[in-house]
Amino acid sequence: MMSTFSSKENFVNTFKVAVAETYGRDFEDTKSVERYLVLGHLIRDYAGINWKETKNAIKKSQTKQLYYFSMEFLMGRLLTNNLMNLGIYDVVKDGLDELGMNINEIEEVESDAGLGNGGLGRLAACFMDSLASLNLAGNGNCIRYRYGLFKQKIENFQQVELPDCWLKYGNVWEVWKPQHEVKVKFGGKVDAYMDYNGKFHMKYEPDFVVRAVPYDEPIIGYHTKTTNTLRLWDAQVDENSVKPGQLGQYLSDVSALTANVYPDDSTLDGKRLRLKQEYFFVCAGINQIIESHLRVYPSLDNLAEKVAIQLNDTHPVLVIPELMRVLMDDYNYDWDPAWNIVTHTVAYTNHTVMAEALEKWPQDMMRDLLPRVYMIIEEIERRFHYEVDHRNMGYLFNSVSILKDNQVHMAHLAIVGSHSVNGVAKIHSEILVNDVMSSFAALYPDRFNNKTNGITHRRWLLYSNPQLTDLLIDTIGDGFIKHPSELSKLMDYVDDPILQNRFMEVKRERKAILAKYVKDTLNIDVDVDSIFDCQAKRLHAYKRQLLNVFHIMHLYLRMKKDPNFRIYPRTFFFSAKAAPSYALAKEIIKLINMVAEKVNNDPEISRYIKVVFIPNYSVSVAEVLMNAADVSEQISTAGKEASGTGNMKYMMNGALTLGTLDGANVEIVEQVGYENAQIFGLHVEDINELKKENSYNAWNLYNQDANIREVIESLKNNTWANDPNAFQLIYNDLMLRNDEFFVLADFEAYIYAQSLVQRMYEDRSRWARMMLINIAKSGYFSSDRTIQEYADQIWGLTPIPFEN
Ligand code: GPQ
Repeated sequence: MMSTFSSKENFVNTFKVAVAETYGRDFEDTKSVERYLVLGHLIRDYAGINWKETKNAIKKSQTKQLYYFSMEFLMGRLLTNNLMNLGIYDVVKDGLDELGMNINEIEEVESDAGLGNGGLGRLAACFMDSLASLNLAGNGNCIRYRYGLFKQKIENFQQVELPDCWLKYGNVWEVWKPQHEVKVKFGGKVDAYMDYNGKFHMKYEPDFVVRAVPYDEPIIGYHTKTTNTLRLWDAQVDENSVKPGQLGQYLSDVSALTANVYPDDSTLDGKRLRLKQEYFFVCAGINQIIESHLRVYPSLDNLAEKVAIQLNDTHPVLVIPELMRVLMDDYNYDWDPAWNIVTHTVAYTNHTVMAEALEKWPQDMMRDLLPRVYMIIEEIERRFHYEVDHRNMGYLFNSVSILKDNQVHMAHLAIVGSHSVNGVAKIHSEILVNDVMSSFAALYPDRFNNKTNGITHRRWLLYSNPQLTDLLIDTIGDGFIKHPSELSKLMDYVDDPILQNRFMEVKRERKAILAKYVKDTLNIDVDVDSIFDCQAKRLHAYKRQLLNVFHIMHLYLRMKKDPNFRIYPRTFFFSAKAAPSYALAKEIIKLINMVAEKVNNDPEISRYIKVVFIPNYSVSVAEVLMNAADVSEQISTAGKEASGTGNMKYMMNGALTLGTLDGANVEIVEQVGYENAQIFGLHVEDINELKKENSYNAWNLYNQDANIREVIESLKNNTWANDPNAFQLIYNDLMLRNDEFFVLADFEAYIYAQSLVQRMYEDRSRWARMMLINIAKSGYFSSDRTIQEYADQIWGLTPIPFEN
């Protein structure tokens, strides 16, 4: 087919003309931004051909489709990803070269689509890439937030939040679809009345109505026709729904609905707006599913055969009562058949065991905001209790009720209304079954399963680390690109000294790229030959960035005291955003930055230790950070990190996992063996034991262990700040609130593990071998494997059959 991208010449000509036509100016007189925008549109339009074919093929073959409901999609930049998946990267790169432009300069124009908080949102993005690349019909459903999470700046050592204006230049990938708008209704009251035949009907008079208008983005699979859709809903004014005299209020309510990603994945604040957001995209998404189903099939009876809905954590759980509402109120289904459809369609993924992150809504708030939905939840609860009672398991009521203590327990609603409940790593799924959700597991043992997370090796290896990719292709061929499990072929070469050396060179190149980024953005010099030790993830007490920085403080204090104690040079990288209202997390950021200031400016010490806090952690930062790491810090309190996915990205790029037996770390060690990772610290069982016996006492450790005492004292004696209260929250959390996350309990084990890491690093050949083994065993963590498991075991999806 002749197209814009069929040859370099074609591309150059079409591109120049398109730029000139769009801006009414000679190509030479246009700016990078303008060229980026035109290029983006050309690519999107080109993808439109396959997009159309995908939709047609699905319709024609009546292939089952997945809808992934997620409040978050952390897509990052898409230009390189799309060019590479379409197989036209080289044409465009060479064409731009000919026009005297570097493709990198154009790539830099794109903002990260940061529509999420952290791992959960990035997982959704990886899943979209794998679905399309495996030719599975998978749609994403989310909100078109006008602002991403927030842009983080460090001022005076502390986090400052600025708006993340990711739409500054618009969004070249999206297509506005005003014809698919949906009205979403809130508040007001519901009346039930009986018709002549004795059937109940609902009359609903809402007091707030908005129009949900979709923007669709093509999700382009790797070297395949399949082009799926990520649908982002925008909220717009409904002209006929303004009450007299309330225009101003109405406009600002509509605007608030899609203004911002909820910047908190750990606690529940500012609840009402968040609940509105949840219902908004659920209601819009469900409506769209129903409409497109009825365009192909005569009724909704076969919905569960043709549609699977996955709930990404509890945020979209209102799908369950909303789908019930539509089936009953709009399509006249009775309860039982409607319930049958819903429960066979919907499946739920749990992403945390942290009690404060398990969503609960005040019943009043829910009843007020969503009166009809709330009625349905009450009925779900009533029938659920009846069932439990009937099975003589009423003793479980207290732990399984959806409505209790004046709250709606969303995880409980999710489990009751789904046919599948999964955790995201083996150990996490076990904790759900044996502990957090054990009563439900007793009721519905077959409902629970595990789907260990994964990451797309396309973005996290092929595109962000072309140097390593080339080396791998050179060594084992390119089969691993389509079949990541073939990375294991590398095992045949891990002892080859030539490969080891070449690999170490590649790693050094990536370290130099990160070092340059740090120099350019922060003006810090780092030694490329030092050990690059990285911890990048949301800042949360359970993730224990504190343990990491305590180790650095300890090294510093010890080196100052003892001139004979010196370490192998190491650069500690941190990158992390804290929820704006999470004071302890923000204080930990301050501590890291103040320790960095002290250490980096001490001429005696800075030859051995550098500390770098990279601001504004994002997908784009991760793309330069992860593949430059020697050591991957995965040091959460055992039992708390559901999976982690950063751990997989580091591993795939060769880093050694320094971690606790938590989340997917457990499976990483299972793959590489204990000798090719550095595991330390308390196990889940140890921690449960300490809790059960109430025997943990931070003061005992403080009194017994001089290293711990010194570090804790340094928080208050002006070693790092000229203010004894600067780190009061940290001090109080550890010493007055007894160190909830066992930082001090794991301190000595961590220090020792770090010394072992250094010893391993000093043996260059052993280190290279270890890194190669990590890469070789990382194929399991491709999200292609994860998605195939979901498709086979939960969704029942088969590939889209294209006719040619
Ligand atoms: N996770 Cl519940 C989030 O990023 N946000 C959330 O709101 C919840 C979980 C993470 C979780 O902490 C990680 O351990 C997982 O790897 C990740 O979800 C994806 O499953």
